[in-house]
Amino acid sequence: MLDNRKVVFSGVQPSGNLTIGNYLGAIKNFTAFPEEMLRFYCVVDLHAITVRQVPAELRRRTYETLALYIACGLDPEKNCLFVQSQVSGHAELGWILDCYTMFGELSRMTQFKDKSQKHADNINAGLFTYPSLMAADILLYQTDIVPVGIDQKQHLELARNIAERFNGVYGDTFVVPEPYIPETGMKIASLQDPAAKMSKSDPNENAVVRILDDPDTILRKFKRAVTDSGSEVRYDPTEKPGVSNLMTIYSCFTGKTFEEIEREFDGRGYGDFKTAVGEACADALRPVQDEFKRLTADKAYLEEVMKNGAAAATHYARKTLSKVRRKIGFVN
Ligand code: ATP
Ligand code: LTN
Repeated sequence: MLDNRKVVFSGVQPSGNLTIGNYLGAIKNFTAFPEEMLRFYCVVDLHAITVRQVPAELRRRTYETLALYIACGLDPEKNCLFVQSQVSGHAELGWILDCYTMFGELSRMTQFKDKSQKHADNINAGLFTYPSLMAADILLYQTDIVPVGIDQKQHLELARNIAERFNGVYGDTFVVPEPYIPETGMKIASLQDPAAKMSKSDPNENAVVRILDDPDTILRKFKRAVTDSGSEVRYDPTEKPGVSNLMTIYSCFTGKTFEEIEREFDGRGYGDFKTAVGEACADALRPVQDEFKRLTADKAYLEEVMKNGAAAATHYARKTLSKVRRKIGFVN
């Protein structure tokens, strides 16, 4: 808690064009927290460089990710929106927490194992210690709640363990955070492989629907989505993972329950259903896309938001850091 207010913190990497997985699993839920809470939403560029990035693209995506936060409904006057590398406390606490995170713990992280396979030519130390920097992001603001997709649950558990370990050694220092994982939308699957997560860095463009895809592209991608044998629209993640994933997406965009969707498409087959999912998705994203276009045309405004966000975040980060420094025994 900071200022007697409950704290929400989350982050998205500017490592690619965001997908509807990022939207439904994370960003859309960022807007669900009440105004009484202190809400920090960060563009985590320090995390993005654990994988090689093209500098000009990283810079552009940093602006774009911030613009998407705002376009998705996060008002910068009411939420602290900022860029991670502009608040030096993240790197500073990141290093400190590295010294309270065990090699064995980091070795067990499934994201590290996945990314090491995908980037076998660049298994750098940052990729390995990624979760302790993420813990620093969260603990720096005495965060109570962290909205994320299910793939981040393991990292969150590690952040909790690091907080408890530190508190155990030095006495109460950090709030131990809780994850907030949405029931529907916590894992949107790839449209080409329902067993895999939809990921913004997937090289197969047909596997991902991007928040900024135009309506024709969205419709085409959904039409090409792999479905399952049979022709019945029924929610059954084991027997019908492809259809169930599309039902999840449709449910998130329309608010309809799985039973309602089953009834709506009773006897109508996959073709009609896929078109309906594509249309619902394109319709829901249209206002976000319009707002995004308006915002990215105004770079000065985005820079103003970044500057104010970084200043506000720094204010709170300093409080935690000075407490941490004192506890550890650093000279002030
Ligand atoms: P990358 O492919 O670069 O690893 P990513 O698409 O996994 O990126 P992140 O920036 O790592 O995206 O994730 C941002 C947020 O979006 C996290 O809270 C994560 O849990 C959530 N998220 C990412 N992909 C999905 C998905 N397919 N379904 C639900 N939530 C997701
Ligand atoms: N690791 C997260 C991004 C992230 C994050 C955070 C999420 C970095 N720091 C702090 C929540 C809280 C991911 O989605 N890959």
